[in-house]
Amino acid sequence: MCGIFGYVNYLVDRSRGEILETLLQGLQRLEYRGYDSAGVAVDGADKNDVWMYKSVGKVAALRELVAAQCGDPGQRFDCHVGIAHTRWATHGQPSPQNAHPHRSDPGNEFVVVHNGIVTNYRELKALLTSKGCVFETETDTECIAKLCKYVYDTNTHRNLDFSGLTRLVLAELQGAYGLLIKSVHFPGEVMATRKGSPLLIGVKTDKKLKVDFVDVEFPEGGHGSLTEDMQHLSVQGAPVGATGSLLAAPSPLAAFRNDLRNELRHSQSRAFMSEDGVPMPVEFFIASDASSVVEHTKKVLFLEDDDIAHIYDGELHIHRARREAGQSTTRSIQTLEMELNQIMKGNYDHFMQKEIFEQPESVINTMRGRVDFDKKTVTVGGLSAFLGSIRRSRRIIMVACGTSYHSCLATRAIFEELTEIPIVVELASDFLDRRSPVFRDDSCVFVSQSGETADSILALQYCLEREALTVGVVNTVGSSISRQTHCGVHINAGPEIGVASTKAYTSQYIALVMMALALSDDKLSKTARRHEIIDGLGRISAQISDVLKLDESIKQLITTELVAHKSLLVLGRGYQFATALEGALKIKEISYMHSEGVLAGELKHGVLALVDEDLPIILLATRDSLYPKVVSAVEQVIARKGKPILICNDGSDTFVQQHSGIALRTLEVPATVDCLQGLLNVIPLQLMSYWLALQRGHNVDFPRNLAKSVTVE
Ligand code: G6Q
Ligand code: GLU
Repeated sequence: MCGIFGYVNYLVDRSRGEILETLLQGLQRLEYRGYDSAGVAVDGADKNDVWMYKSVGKVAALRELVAAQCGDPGQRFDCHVGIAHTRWATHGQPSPQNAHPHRSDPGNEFVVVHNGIVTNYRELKALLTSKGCVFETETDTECIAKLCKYVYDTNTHRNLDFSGLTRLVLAELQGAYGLLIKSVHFPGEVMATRKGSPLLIGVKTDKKLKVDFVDVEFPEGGHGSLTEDMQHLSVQGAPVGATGSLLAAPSPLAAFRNDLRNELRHSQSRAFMSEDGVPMPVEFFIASDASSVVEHTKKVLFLEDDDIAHIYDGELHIHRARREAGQSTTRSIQTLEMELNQIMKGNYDHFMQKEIFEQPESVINTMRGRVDFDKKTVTVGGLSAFLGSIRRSRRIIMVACGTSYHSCLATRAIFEELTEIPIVVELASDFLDRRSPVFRDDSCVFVSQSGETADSILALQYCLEREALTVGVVNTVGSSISRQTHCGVHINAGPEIGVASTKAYTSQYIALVMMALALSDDKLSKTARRHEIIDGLGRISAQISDVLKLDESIKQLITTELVAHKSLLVLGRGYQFATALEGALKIKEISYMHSEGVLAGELKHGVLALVDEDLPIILLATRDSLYPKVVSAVEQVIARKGKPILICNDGSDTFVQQHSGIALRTLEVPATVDCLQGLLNVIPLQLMSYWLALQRGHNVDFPRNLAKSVTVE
């Protein structure tokens, strides 16, 4: 998911060209994370000037831009801070303007690069605009840069140092961030902080560090604010100058404490204290992950959420807003053992495996800032203005391909139940072949991970020509479907590299459930059901983590039961029919084993002829209103000597016990709300497809004949 890279050289002589090359190479090492644009910021002709270079597309395009426009590459610096970014857009299309770094003002007083989402950016933007700030981009990130300058300008009497200013800024941000801040007011210094998005700092120095850790520094008294009298800038707009706001006159105590802090600032960092008191040459590499650091140094320090790292004068300081019981008061400087290619996939062997295991985190990112689990409300900003129109639709037509189509099938029933609007689910190519009738009182929902699938785009244009309302449910911001639909939801799953879609499926599924919840929040009769689903969504991340613990047993099951077979069936009904289709697609597309998803109720209409003691059958048998009918399907299979593998709920052993004579294999998953159960049941099928492909010797991430985005009909 996008990337951050910062480079600080202190008493190490480097030319601007060398610095830019280090920054660009750092971004290139992060390319595998997926992105749509990139940018860098370095010192200009002097310390009071910052030069920024930003472009859409690959780092190679940025490199060309820098080569063409960079001022004097030969100018030398013995102390310099450069910051760089690859963007995966969440707010504002990919464009040079929206690419990072973002600036506070035309003078580039503060420039920032940011990974993540500022969920209260609208409120901050409104407040800062009311204070005279002029915004230049569509992004949420820009409000961070503007806020830095606002805090700086309204606190000049406080003599804030960079970390003090940063803490005041962070107190106003909500959401997730990995963040670097550079400022002409603090030349040679950089702030690095994180909340929910990774950041690490590599240290390179010829001399041995005094100690292999950095002390964490807390404000005096250990409380949250810099001083007692300073409170958060209220985004509801505390009256300017009100006592307690950022604009209030400081108490003498506050001013004294800040002066003391500045004196202390050179004494805490034991790690970088040189023997003879003479500062030592050092380079720092700040990055989203170690892939861009390991070629420079293996000495790295991993920041923790809410750490505020301040690098200046060859020292690394780590601050926290408050001391909390049980929290470590040091951050160790570790030695990386991993090599580059390992790091890009984390601890995983393939991107698909990494993306399967990212799902506890990606489902949270999909719901972040949209589901309020306490108030039990769902607010999907990109749909708000159109909810009324969609509610008045004669029908809702969902159009998609492949896995995205399955996410539509998985949520059709809950859409119908909550909205009481007829729902039609279409495969884009067939929908177009039939030239299916579409009318202006239809709402058409286009679900697509890439947002560039040709069949879906053509179907979208077909619906636009017939003046239907169109909605996009897309992972890639700025993609064709994202731009051409009237409104929509970005699923915020982060880039999906593996061709076989996994985390995008579960995020699409959740995004569609959120859409159904938002559409039905005007129906009192649905309140209890909505609350049940919202509570279920609140538990889903932890439950997915539980299901992922089946990985090892599934790996064994594949070896002993499935890998040698030529074909298998996946049976499910109701909410689980979509799961059966999705599981079968995963298996066929990466293991090349024929697999078929079958509606369990269809068994006796022909499929049963295939059943014998040799045909592997996976049966989705989790408890819901249709469980008795699913049990009947299991009985039909067993009666023909079939030996189904059941994906069932914890404690479903009553059924197994009734058939203790049969070698039934079970994969037990937690129970959740019926319309969400498919989010858990699909995980074992994803893992099965992964291990089947691996054990059959195929390329898991890039299966034959397939592309990640099918941009041709
Ligand atoms: C599934 C594949 C493929 C994909 C479709 C639709 O694992 O990735 O079936 O889902 O090609 O792609 P989009 O979601 O990008 O439209
Ligand atoms: N939300 C920011 C943007 O859309 C940062 C996205 C990212 O993580 O790259 O620009």
